[in-house]
Amino acid sequence: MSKKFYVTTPIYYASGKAHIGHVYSTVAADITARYKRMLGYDVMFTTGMDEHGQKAENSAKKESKSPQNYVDFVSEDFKKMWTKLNIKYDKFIRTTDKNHKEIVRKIFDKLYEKNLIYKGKYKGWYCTPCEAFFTEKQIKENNNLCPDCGREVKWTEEEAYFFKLSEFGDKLLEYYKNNPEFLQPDGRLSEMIKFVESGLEDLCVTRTSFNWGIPVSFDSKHVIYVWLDALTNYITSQGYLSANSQDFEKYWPADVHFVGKEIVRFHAVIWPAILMALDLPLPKKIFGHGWILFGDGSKMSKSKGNVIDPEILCERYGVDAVRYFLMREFSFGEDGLFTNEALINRINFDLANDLGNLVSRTISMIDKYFNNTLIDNQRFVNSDKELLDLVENTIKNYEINMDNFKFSMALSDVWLIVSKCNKYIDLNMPWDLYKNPENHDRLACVLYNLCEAMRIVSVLISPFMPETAVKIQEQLNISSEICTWDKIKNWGELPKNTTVNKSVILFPRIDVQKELEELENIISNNNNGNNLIKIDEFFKTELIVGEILECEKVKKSKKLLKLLVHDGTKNRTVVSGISNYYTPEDLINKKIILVSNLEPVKLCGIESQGMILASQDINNNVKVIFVDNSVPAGSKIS
Ligand code: ME8
Repeated sequence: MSKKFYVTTPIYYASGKAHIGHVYSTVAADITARYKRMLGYDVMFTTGMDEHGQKAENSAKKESKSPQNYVDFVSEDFKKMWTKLNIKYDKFIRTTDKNHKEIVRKIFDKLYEKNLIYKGKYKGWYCTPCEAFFTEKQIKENNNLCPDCGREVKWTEEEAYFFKLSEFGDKLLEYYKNNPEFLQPDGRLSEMIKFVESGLEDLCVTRTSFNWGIPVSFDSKHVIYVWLDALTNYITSQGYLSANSQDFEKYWPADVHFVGKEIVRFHAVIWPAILMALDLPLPKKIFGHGWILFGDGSKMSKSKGNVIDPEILCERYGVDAVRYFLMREFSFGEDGLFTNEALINRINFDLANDLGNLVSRTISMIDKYFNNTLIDNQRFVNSDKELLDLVENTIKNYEINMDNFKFSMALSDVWLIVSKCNKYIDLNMPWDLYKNPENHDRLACVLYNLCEAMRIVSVLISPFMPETAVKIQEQLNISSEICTWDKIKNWGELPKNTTVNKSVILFPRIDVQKELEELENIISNNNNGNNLIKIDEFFKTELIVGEILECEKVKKSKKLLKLLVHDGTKNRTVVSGISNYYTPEDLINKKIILVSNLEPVKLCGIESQGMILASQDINNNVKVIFVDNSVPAGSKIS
């Protein structure tokens, strides 16, 4: 039976688009999953969306969508991004999944029955516009005002349920002591020990101030607060407490949870305590990775407008280049600075010059000197042994680094092979060997060794750059059977008679200056005009002049007027929210601008067949845009 490996990413808040920070965790998890699959493990890799809570509710409001509609939309967007980035997850969990909601309620009930959840009072400084609680310390640091919006806050007490986190301090400390590898990278565990030693407070696990969440089964005015809902995804996705629990039995405990450093505390303190409370084994490892920072040293954020959409990066340079850059440039446990220049330089130096060049020159030489087909005689000389030893050692180090999530080191080791091969070419000078037919056997041997090294490199890079690995194997024209983890341990698996395919450019070189300027333009266009539309999008809207024939107030509404508008060919009913600004008499016989191809909607039971245009100033005064009476109804506006 094969060994199992369960790896997770955090589940991402459903508010906004996936950015490069989200891509970072997910690519790392995908690479780990692919690596473990390559080693023969039965892998479970999960990712997903954290869809409840105030953040999602507020974002939905801003876009005039229902929370469910909104999170459906955001989740689809994330999924598209993962497809684009070649992320091969096994399960995509959403906290609005029926199954997840049911199990979270069961978990809540179970903890309540065990007396580990109790009803109490949540106290704090509340900001009404932000709908958020703040601690005494947070308020004090901000002149007794809301730290988010700067407005006044009120002392508020709210009934809430609490999880008895305070009871788990000693058990957690004991666990950390016996499992020093539990939290990685080194250093994070000592922070956590300090935090737990300073004393744990019980954790508020419900709210009544918003509705978008899972209601407590026996007290439905409370919704379960985000962390209990979110953390449990790692077991609900596997069918814990459900009829279908085979995956849970097979894969739990998780082998590693990848999380950003700011949520380590939730994963290394609260999550183990919840699992202890449920009498479940703890995950084997939590890995807290660093942040990708932007130029000014801030955590990358969409709102700062400093982020190039990862999708655009993939379109410009290819998915593999982006995956490679993220894993090679930054040391996974530490923060790293993202710059467009660093990205382009990595592509130019590591991918176009070193790897791409090695592949294309080797294949071209086989084409030129042997008409595409190698017949090898295997006469090794010293420089070959050096190459072989390096390859052997690199495979060993690669495994150690990958098992410890030292992705950047694993890649830099693989690149030792790549640069050794490039030097090997310079040292052996195939062009000189070719001049003398007596050296043709040696020439074939040199080229064979290069192909062998590339076969091995292609396998080692395959978790990081799956498409590039296949492209190299296609150029070498080798079967996938010899491109496996076991087969790279044997030098010489490549058949002695090898016919290669035509060489193709793996990574085109980028003109740094020109590209940097283009990226800057993209960023400033994004900042200045996130809402820009193309001219053909504008032309989809049909605007015509209409004449208001009749107008009356809608009885059930304070805001709405019902208009009968002549559009040049027929009369149509339009409902408009301008009753606070106009009486029916102000409007009758006036000419207005009508959006004539709007899908009809029902407002207060009346079908509105279009919309009239009005302006709104900063004080919210509304003015209908009237058109000169001489313009006939039905005239097009363009
Ligand atoms: O925290 N660099 O969701 P989230 C690196 N829903 N990683 C970054 C980053 C950056 N610039 N920006 C964000 C949540 N991340 C919760 C998790 S898990 C049970 C619940 C990482 O969408 C961040 O560190 O705010 C975190 O690990 C992940 O993106 C999700 O962040």
